Amino acid sequence: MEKRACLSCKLLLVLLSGFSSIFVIVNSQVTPSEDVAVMLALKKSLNVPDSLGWSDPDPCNWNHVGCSDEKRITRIQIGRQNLQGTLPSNLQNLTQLERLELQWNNISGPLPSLNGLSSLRVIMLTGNQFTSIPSDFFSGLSSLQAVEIDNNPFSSWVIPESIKNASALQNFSANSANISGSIPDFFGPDVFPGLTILHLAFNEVEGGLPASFSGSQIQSLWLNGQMSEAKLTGTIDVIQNMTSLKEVWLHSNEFTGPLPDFSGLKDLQVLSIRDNSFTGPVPLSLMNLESLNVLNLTNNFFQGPMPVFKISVSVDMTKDSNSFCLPSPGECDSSVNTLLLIVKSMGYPQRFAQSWKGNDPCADWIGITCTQGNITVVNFQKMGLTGTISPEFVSLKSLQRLVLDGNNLTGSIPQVLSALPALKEIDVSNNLLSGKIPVFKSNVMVNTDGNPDIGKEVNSSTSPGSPSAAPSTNTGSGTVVALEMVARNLLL
Ligand SMILES: *[C@@H]1O[C@H](CO)[C@@H](O)[C@H](O)[C@H]1NC(C)=O
Ligand SMILES: *[C@@H]1O[C@H](CO)[C@@H](O)[C@H](O)[C@H]1NC(C)=O
Ligand SMILES: *[C@@H]1O[C@H](CO)[C@@H](O)[C@H](O)[C@H]1NC(C)=O
Ligand SMILES: *[C@@H]1O[C@H](CO)[C@@H](O)[C@H](O)[C@H]1NC(C)=O
Ligand SMILES: *[C@@H]1O[C@H](CO)[C@@H](O)[C@H](O)[C@H]1NC(C)=O
Ligand SMILES: *[C@@H]1O[C@H](CO)[C@@H](O)[C@H](O)[C@H]1NC(C)=O
Ligand SMILES: *[C@@H]1O[C@H](CO)[C@@H](O)[C@H](O)[C@H]1NC(C)=O
Ligand SMILES: *[C@@H]1O[C@H](CO)[C@@H](O)[C@H](O)[C@H]1NC(C)=O
Ligand SMILES: *[C@@H]1O[C@H](CO)[C@@H](O)[C@H](O)[C@H]1NC(C)=O
Ligand SMILES: CC(=O)N[C@H]1CO[C@H](CO)[C@@H](O)[C@@H]1O
Repeated sequence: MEKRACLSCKLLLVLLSGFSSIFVIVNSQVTPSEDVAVMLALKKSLNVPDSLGWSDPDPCNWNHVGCSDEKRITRIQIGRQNLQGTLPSNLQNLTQLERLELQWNNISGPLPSLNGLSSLRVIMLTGNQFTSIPSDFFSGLSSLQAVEIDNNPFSSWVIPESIKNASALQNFSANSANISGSIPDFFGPDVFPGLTILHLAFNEVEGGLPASFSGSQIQSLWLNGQMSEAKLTGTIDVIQNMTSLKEVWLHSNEFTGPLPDFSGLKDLQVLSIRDNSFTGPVPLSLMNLESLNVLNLTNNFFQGPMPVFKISVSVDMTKDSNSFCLPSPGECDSSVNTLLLIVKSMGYPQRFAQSWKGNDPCADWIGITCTQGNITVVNFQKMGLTGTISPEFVSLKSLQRLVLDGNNLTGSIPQVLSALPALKEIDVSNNLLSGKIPVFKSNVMVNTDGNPDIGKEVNSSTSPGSPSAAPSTNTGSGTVVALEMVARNLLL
């Protein structure tokens, strides 16, 4: 080993026996040997061509590389440089690294751990051929603000808990990144108060929207096109509490239930929810949204009147791709409105929304039987229904048989049903009903068997098996729509 000093040189490298042995004489002006070693390993494993300007002995003089005053490597910015090869495993030794930008190259192999790079603020790896992401990839990245790792053929992975270390995270974009599992229940204001972009489209994510989204600052949410069998499911009620949203892409999933109240989403410009299984009427709160520009509703089971939007809104709503009562805007028949109010209290089950098309409930609607144009039988036996029995049944003046047995209905039997003039039979057996049984006329056959709490007063909040789709969870917009529909009926 030979050591020499050179007063005129700011930096002196002595290379012995090729790449593997590098010795650097360190003074305050010299790039530390650890950083040099990593950069040389990077240059080698990426087969960096001479044209990139990485030939100076000091990597701080390389193009697209930045250093601090202390000559520590802080920036590697080699996006779109046509690079191939792999990354060295010692990247995590660049302990002052702030930006790692490798996007749109053809770099392959596993991503190395970046565990502990506490200065790292930006990771841009989009558009490469990386094959795996280590589970401790995000551990200790306490300064991390932006992650862009879209379009990489990773082997299947789940978003690790360790990303919670990155509490300053603003952007997390991982479209087409082979993520599986559910959306973790921590992308909310408690863990990531500054998160504004969450893009997880075209992955294998399944399950529901996490409750922790409530109150988040997320402005751009892309969850469209999950490729798993199950896709994303459940209602999107939590969206009503994400009042910073500007752009929401949820299309091509299996979301269900009615839309929530949009009145708090004052900045919402784009809402793409086509190709799902949403039911119920399109809420007025959405039609009235001033900020809205683009709306995609095609291929759902939306019910009620066809919605009308301002001309400034580009609407994608292919004809006959929903379950609106009419092929153009206009009031539904009052019997249709009554039935919609009835199923509203059951969370607008998909089975009805799929079957109930057009403006005439007597035209072979599932569960409905008519006699000469009047609804005489409602038979919702064993349909897996949750929610409550609507007092709106009382509007079906010709109703003779009301059969609701074998479901999971909660709440009480509305007293007003005893006033149904033509009623001959009511069967609500085998549900979860409670409360007083109304006093029906003596000629009405009443079956309430198999409701453990019938006759007792039970607080709804403590009732067992209280369903997630119960009306209490969507009173917001639903109530407004219901009132609006009633008002429209009165005006007709
Ligand atoms: C990385 O740094 C550690 C000490 O911080 C050192 O032990 C190790 O040899 C370095 N690894 C490489 C590959 O340079
Ligand atoms: C990327 O690398 C693969 C082989 O690893 C090669 O087939 C492909 O042409 C490369 N693409 C580009 C854009 O360089
Ligand atoms: C986050 O993404 C936005 C929009 O692409 C961009 O303007 C912003 O600079 C990104 N933030 C960081 C920290 O990179
Ligand atoms: C996702 O990962 C699994 C295994 O880890 C693999 O079989 C599959 O091909 C990957 N999918 C994509 C789209 O890369
Ligand atoms: C919306 O926020 C309110 C107030 O924090 C909360 O009570 C409610 O459960 C939230 N609703 C949803 C669907 O997240
Ligand atoms: C959504 O609708 C807009 C306006 O019609 C259209 O330009 C856009 O391509 C649609 N997006 C999808 C995903 O269908
Ligand atoms: C159908 O209902 C209307 C209004 O309640 C009533 O006038 C009519 O008689 C009913 N028709 C039959 C066949 O019951
Ligand atoms: C009622 O709910 C329970 C628990 O969710 C479920 O196991 C059962 O199948 C449901 N019964 C009916 C009739 O839907
Ligand atoms: C039921 O609700 C009433 C008021 O609505 C309350 O006073 C009572 O304590 C509740 N009972 C239980 C068991 O929660
Ligand atoms: C430095 C730091 O906060 N580390 C934490 C990162 O996340 C993992 C897993 O959640 C924790 O175990 C570490 O303590």
